[in-house]
Amino acid sequence: MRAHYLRMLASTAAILLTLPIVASAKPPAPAVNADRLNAHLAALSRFGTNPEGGVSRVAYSDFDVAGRAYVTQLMKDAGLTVRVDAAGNLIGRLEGRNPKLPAIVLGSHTDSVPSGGNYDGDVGVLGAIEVAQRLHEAGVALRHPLEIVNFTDEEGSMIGSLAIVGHIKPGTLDQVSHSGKTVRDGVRAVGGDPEQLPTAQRRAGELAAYVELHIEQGAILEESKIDIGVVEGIVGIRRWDVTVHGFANHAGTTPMNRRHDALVSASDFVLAVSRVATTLPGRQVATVGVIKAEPGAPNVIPGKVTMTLEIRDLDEAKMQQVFDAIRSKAGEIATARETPIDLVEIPLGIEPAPTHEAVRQIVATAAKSLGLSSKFMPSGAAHDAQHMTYLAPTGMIFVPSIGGISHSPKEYTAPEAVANGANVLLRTVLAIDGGALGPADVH
Ligand code: HGY
Ligand code: MN
Ligand code: MN
Repeated sequence: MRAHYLRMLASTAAILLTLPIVASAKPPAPAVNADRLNAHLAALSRFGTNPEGGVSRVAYSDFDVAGRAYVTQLMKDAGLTVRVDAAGNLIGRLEGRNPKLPAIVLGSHTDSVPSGGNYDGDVGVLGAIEVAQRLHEAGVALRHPLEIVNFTDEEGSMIGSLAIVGHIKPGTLDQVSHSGKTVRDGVRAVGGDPEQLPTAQRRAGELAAYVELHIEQGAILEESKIDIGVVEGIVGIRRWDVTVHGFANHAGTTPMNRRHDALVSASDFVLAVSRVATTLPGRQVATVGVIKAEPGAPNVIPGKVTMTLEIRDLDEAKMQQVFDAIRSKAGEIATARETPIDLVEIPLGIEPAPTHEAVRQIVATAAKSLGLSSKFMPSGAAHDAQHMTYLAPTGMIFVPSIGGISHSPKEYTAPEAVANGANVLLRTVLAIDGGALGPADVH
């Protein structure tokens, strides 16, 4: 009896000791449902599966339209109200408790490059939907509205995010997309209205923040065994159409010393591009990604070659320096082989963009709170986030890409890594909603 009484006393004391701690501790933040998120990724990958196991779901294709319909349903299931803006952006919105507050916006894209993989863009859109779904299920009502944007044509014109920030370049609607449709017809195909593009533009005060979860697409995280990349800045991109003018002639009767072979000059140019980008100090990259020789017959010396040149860096001045050096080499090649080379810039409007210092810190803190390692790093890929930096404090969360492979059917990110990224996104949203960017009511 006495022993029983002592045991009761002891357990009551234990309860009293624990209670104040339990009562003062914050409820744990909800975690994403990793299985559901990865199942959604697998399901989305069935829209446009290519023979190599990746996806070919280029913007405006039938697969793109079908994939977006699937995403629309997921958004609705997560309690979001869905609309398509004039640029074709698919936008899900959940109202917040305070209607006066600007929206916390999450997003990415579900279009792919031709012969792409199952993770680029998809992880960000589906991760954001999973965040909304978990908040909904956990009964967490944010103070801010939450918006999820599936941007239009990220892998091509980037018209979705450019329209949202009002930076559409003349001629964008006439560009021919990977689908073969013009961007104008493509935007119509996904439910937008190219004649009303300005209505897609958002004002700075409408957004509290923009955060994008994405696969790294490089090998830095995997090689350094780090869970989360906190993106410091996103590269700018400049592109040129390059034309080499040679002279088409008989491949049997024209001796080697009488040729103006456009393809030989183009080959010199390709090597020069690689050498310039490699020789200058820094992380700049330069690529010739497309090359076409005309007339294109085994028995005709190529009379004309068209190519693309792309240069990327985090620094605008460095991109210009790389271009100036390439242009000078092009001049030397043109003179040496008597094959003029034209370089005509394609206006893209994809400028280098630093992310927001405070958002970086929030992402790093969120990773740490989950016991995940993180690292500040640049993004060598372009993202809609870089346009969103014009509108709102912007951040990006990277998760490792196995082998650093992307824009390939072999692109892969482990299911746990996908879940890690989504959990960091969830905690980032909660922190921003709680005022981590400053008092929420004065955003
Ligand atoms: O090309 C890019 O960097 C991006 O993946 N669209
Ligand atoms: Mn991509
Ligand atoms: Mn992407």
